[in-house]
Amino acid sequence: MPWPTTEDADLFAILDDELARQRTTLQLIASENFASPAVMRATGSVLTNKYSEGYPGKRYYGGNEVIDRAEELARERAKALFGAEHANVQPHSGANANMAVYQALLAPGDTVLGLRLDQGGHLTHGSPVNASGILYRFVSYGLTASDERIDFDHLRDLARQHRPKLIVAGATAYPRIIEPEPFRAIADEVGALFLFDAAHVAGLIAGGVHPNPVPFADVVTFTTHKTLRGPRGGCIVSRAEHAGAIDKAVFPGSQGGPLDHVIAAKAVAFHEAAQPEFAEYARQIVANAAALAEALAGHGFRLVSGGTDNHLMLVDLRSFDPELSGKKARLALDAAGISLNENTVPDDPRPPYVASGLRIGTPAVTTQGMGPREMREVAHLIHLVLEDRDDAGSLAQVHDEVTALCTKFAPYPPA
Ligand code: DSN
Repeated sequence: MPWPTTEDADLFAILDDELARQRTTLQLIASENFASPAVMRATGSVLTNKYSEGYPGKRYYGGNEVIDRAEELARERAKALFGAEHANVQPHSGANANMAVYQALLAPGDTVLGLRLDQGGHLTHGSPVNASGILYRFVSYGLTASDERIDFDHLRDLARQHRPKLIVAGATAYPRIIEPEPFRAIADEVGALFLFDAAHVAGLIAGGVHPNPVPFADVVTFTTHKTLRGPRGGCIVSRAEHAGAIDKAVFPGSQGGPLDHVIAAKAVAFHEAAQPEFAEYARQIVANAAALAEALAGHGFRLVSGGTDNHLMLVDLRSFDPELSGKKARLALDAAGISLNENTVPDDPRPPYVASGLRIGTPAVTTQGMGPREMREVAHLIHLVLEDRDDAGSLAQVHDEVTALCTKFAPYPPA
């Protein structure tokens, strides 16, 4: 029975529109990137047709001799990239990866330490509305009031008091390097396991501009689509002693059939991230973030922790204009073709949906080839939008400037 020959014009028109949006507007969401044509080719491949529950050499379906090679390649490349003893490349997302690790290492009700959501942590680090916070007893650590960095003294006190089974490091909105050693030392002192959630910084680790937590952590989870620039998905690397429990927790514990096309694309991304050019890319992400942060500070914006040493920064809008919420700012920037997200700042008086800050990241614009000069232009445009946010004419003018800038650095050719 042949496939329909009429093209799905409605849907493919939407894809063309999204390509046009990505080519003509600024992508400053810290967790986004532009995957390579090779990554997208693997994602759109015939591997989407296959069922392969289980693991290479141990499947519940026939016909997996080719799929096994793709998953094995992905596993070996993940291990080599991060220097890990074991890799599970099947998690559909970072959230799935984290939940599988909890399932592997904990029993419901066990105590876990994680970073406060409103100070940079992730939903799966114990939010009460997330399964992590419903199934496990999370206790949150936070940042120091003085320099807005992880408060290791408080973390140690909490660990001594609560004797957690697991300590989770990692963040979605923390502009500084997260050193793994102090977490390991505290975990060892109280007999806890240590999970490092490297979702945001996996590409920086692969590129050598963020410490690798693998030698220190029992388990490291990460996503493959943020700084790592691969397909949308998750991954777990761990010490060999946790391999069996983690594999069981992913399948059959929490997922069914793996997304083999995405696993193949993860293999492509791991290969790309192992190339010398990727280290240069990672260095440039950080240099661009530093340039953007410095330029924004020059325009009078307060940066949480005073700046950045990774791929993102958090702008606290309250000193710029106490009436301007993160939400309002994001909507004005969206209207001018600048895409980013509102974010809480430490001790934010506003709820997360409104927030008092903006999170800004440089992975995508760096892929496009922009450098510090363009970052200064971007800071200028952000400032202009937030000053003139009620002036539709000014926003339209900025939008034109954004389009001109992005067209010069288009990541993909026109549709
Ligand atoms: N959505 C991711 C981020 O933007 O950081 C977290 O899951």
